[in-house]
Amino acid sequence: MYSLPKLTYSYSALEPYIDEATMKIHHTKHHAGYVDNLNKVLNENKKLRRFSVEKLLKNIKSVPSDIRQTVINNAGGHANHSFFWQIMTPNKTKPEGKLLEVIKKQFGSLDNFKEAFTQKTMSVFGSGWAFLIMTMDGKVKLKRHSFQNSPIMHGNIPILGIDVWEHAYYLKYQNRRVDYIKAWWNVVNWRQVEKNFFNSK
Ligand code: MN3
Repeated sequence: MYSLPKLTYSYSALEPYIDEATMKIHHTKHHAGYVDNLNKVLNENKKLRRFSVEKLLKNIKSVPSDIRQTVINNAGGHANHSFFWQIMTPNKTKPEGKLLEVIKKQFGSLDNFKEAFTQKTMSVFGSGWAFLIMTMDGKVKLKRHSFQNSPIMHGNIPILGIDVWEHAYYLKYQNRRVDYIKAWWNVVNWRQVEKNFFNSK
């Protein structure tokens, strides 16, 4: 059985950048829906339902083809959202140390990185995500994924990522995705992003 993780902050904690109603619906309806659907589709599969969500995604080719897309959508949705809640915080944080060094080396500066990440996010057509990932060969890269496709399916490890399905921002920002991204930088949990970076190596 997969279960909805609790948030470590309240639904209103990320105000004014991300509003309470969006957080509540996003967590209790959208994320919960992926978890429920994953439990339903794997209900009959005694072997796969014991896998962690990461293991399911890593081994997606071993999932029977008749349920594979449903597993991609819902295990991906579960993994992506569990990750997303963790990389946000009401506490003000800044990138430091080795991660900041890598960002500066690769993108020139933190501002350039934010600009490149924003552009990648703006280029997601329709529902999807933008990620900073660690590839299997140890490279840090920007990557976008449609729908709930997860970097983990491709052997990559997500370090930072943003949900740009309209459900993530429409109540407050309507069509203004760029304003949502701009606001979202204020709630990025750089301590967690650094952990993701160190654990990915
Ligand atoms: Mn979402």
